[in-house]
Amino acid sequence: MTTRCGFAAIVGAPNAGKSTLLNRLTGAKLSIVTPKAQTTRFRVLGIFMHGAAQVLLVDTPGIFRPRRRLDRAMVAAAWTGVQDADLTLFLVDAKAGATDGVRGIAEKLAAEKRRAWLVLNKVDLVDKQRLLPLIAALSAIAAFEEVFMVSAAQGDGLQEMAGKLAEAMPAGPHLYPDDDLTDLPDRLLAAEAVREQIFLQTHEEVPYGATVETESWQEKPDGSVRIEATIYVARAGQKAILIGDGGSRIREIGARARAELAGLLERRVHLFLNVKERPGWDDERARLRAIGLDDSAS
Ligand SMILES: Nc1nc2c(ncn2[C@@H]2O[C@H](COP(=O)(O)OP(=O)(O)OP(=O)(O)O)[C@@H](O)[C@H]2O)c(=O)[nH]1
Ligand SMILES: [Mg+2]
Repeated sequence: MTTRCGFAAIVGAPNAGKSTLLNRLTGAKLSIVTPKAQTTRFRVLGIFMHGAAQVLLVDTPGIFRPRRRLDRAMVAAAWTGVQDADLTLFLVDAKAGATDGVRGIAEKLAAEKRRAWLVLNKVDLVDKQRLLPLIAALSAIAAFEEVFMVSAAQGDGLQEMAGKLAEAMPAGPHLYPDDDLTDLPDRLLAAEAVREQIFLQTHEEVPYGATVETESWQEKPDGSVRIEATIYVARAGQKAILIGDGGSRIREIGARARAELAGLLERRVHLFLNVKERPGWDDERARLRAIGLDDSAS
């Protein structure tokens, strides 16, 4: 049997369900998911095997109108994901429909003449009758080789899409060992688990004002791991909210992130969190590089 291997980039507006799709197809919680927009900040590779094909899925930050250096670097990372891929999966939240943002992404895909598939997600939330006009509106902007209607959260339509993806990958050797799930370093996975809890447990500007870096990682003789992470926030008020009354919020963030990480790393985890005020971190190259965002495009 011919082996196949290729990259498929998942792009779309913030909150379309891109990370949910990557996690579902790989069967692992590789990319953090929250109900808030702009959760994903950098490209996340997820590897899945289908027969003799190795599909390298690339989750990307949602595409929106960027303001801060951080935002510009996020959107640039998304488009780089598209340029590096053999195929683009344009994921659209069927409930939100053809918003201006979604149309803008379709226009750019058309202008770049990328091989693209249209994937309408969250079909569990909408009337089937609304899907055909949505497909027509987007197909009038860009040519899509295939169209799928799926629910990344519930799994509907994903088996068929996974099979088609495998067939669409170019013939060639596998680039990663077949049992690898991602190329993300454990230190970054740990920082992301903390950031996910910040997104889930705080509101308004607080999650957007925070970044997380793993400072130290110590393997213990008993098989557990001791992780220290720093949360940088833009303002003193955000630090106070993150810490909470008597430290209650930061304890809860730590407890949930630790449980999540223990599952992911399959061992006991001791997690220590520090919160530091650092105004302007989102404009600091070193902070962006720490989360793997190349700053050349910003
Ligand atoms: N009902 C429903 N909800 C979904 C589906 N897919 C994703 N969601 C929800 O949509 C929200 C956003 O999902 P994410 O996977 O974080 O979206 P994203 O496109 O990665 O978002 P950004 O990283 O911010 O660009 C979460 O609350 C998901 O649980 C779906 O098929 N059906
Ligand atoms: Mg995401």
